[in-house]
Amino acid sequence: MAELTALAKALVELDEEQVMELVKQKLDAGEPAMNIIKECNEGMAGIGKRFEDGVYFLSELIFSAEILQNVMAELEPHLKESDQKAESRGIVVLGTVKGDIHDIGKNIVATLLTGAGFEVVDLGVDVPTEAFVEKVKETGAKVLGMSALLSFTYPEMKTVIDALKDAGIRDKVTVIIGGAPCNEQVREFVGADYYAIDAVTGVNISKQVYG
Ligand code: B1M
Repeated sequence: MAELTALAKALVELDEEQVMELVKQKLDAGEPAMNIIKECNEGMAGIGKRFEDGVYFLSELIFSAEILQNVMAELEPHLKESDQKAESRGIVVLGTVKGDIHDIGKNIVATLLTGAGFEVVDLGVDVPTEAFVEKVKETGAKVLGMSALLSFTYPEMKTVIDALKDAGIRDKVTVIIGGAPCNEQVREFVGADYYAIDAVTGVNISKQVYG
């Protein structure tokens, strides 16, 4: 694994002051906000590893989320600016699946989609199957994005996709899944159309769907 950048390292160490200072320095130096997010993702993965190893506990996870939310507040205006010219492209229904309350990644996806001109219907976290299906039906959205960060919530995504089939609308909507531990195998298991490794990929797939 490549060595962590100073920013990712500061995040792993939960050094909030240093994280915010580095983020400001990078923005001042003209670094694109998405690059900063990438570095932060590496830091969050490092925090996850420490949690798995029993070095960090839930309190550290919570604190890391708070730091990242502060970083996002700093980055958000820059993310929106980057694609302001885009006109309205279509509707994307988005949410974190039932049983899962992780929302930092989903919120980044929502910000980028909005910045790219999509109308985002964000259902929030812990979203029940019926809510996804109803919203897709009601809005006629051609894209549904589901976020899942816990392995035990993968079957929830499959349940939603089966429910779309039962409602007769599976072929009308492109389903994208995302969230740190997801991958192509998970996509295949749940029957989604795409796995988006990051928010930019999610936006690009949505652009592709809407032409
Ligand atoms: Co949680 N947690 N957590 N946690 N947490 C993980 C996910 C974990 C991998 C840590 C670990 O052990 N290594 C692990 C899951 C293991 C597994 O199942 N494989 C874990 C666990 C176990 C838990 C709890 C069960 C802990 C406990 O209670 N014992 C608990 C579960 C709560 C629940 O949901 N029911 C829990 C709780 C929490 C907090 C609440 C403390 C907090 C979340 C706060 C919040 O979101 N508001 C938290 C955090 C912060 C993490 C880690 C450290 C960081 C997650 C994060 O925000 N990443 C995480 C470790 C890790 O990620 N490796 C971990 C940054 C974010 C920008 O990335 O969400 O992947 P991500 O989003 C990316 C892409 O994936 C993609 O774009 C985003 C931007 O590029 N993407 C999409 C995401 N969704 C998309 C949708 C799309 C397209 C792209 O649709 C179009």
